[in-house]
Amino acid sequence: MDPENVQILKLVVVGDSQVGKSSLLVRLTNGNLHTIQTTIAVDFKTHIIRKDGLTIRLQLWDTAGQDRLYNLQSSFYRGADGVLIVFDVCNKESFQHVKTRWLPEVDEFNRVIPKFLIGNKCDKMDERCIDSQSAKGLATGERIQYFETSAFIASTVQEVFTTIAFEIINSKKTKSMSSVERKLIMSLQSKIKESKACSTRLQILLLQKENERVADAEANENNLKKIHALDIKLEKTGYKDQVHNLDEQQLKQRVETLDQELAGMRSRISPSGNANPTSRSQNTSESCFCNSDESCSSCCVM
Ligand SMILES: Nc1nc2c(ncn2[C@@H]2O[C@H](COP(=O)(O)OP(=O)(O)O)[C@@H](O)[C@H]2O)c(=O)[nH]1
Ligand SMILES: [Mg+2]
Repeated sequence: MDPENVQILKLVVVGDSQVGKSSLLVRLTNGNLHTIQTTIAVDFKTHIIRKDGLTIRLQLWDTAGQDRLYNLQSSFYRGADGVLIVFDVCNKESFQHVKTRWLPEVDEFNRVIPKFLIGNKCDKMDERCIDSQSAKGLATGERIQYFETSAFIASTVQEVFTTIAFEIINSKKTKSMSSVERKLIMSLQSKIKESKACSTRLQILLLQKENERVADAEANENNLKKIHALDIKLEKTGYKDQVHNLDEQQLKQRVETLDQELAGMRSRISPSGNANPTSRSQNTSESCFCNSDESCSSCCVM
């Protein structure tokens, strides 16, 4: 493993005792769930994720949830890249404590740290008392993301930790940009959306035209299905209203103008995601500017 290409993330896992914190980490690191003992103070594990050409080494700090360890636990927030607050979906109190104890504690020690809410023990459907909606409601109110896991189902655990690791890395990337770079990326995002809206609307117009021209029931039906699918895509761009009244010619012109503007903006952004005002080389690649995967949240908006 080339140490130059390894990103290290320290993740702290907190939550009431018995919600399954240790079980999640043991499951993630492929350990034996039967060997778990009550966590005293702090336990430490590492886990490597390899995805999209990135190697991420997770340093996982498993803290005990007992009150008496409050002071000791708090020191572990320092230097953390993310905090996972775990509750048990079958234990109302552990959910209430997210708001009354864990979120205030995390904020007290590190206000800017990315937080993630995890509802664990989702396999226990009959005993469940906190539904997804309530948990999502809390997470949305706190502007954090919510995930559900079962330490007994390995795939859920792997998936959630991988998603969280990439979320943290992408948010670090965005934060490390200057305000000029951020504005450039935001402007780029909206132009990409508008351009997609124009070309989607154009496709709809062309299909409608074809339907007017060709009197074939089956072909017409197929086109209507395509139009419906395209309309959903158009809605998602957020630019449906703006492009709705443009005719074929206007749409073509708008796409052309936007493409030129985008090419200019792309040439100002280096592959690492940094704005590069001195470079004027043409970068017409359709790949992500911030060098992330295709669906990154920084600049690949659709
Ligand atoms: N059914 C079920 N039980 C779980 C799950 N995760 C943990 N447990 C059980 O919950 C208990 C407490 O787990 P532990 O990992 O020690 O919790 P911690 O105190 O938060 O570290 C143990 O008996 C685990 O077997 C889960 O996802 N589903
Ligand atoms: Mg434990």
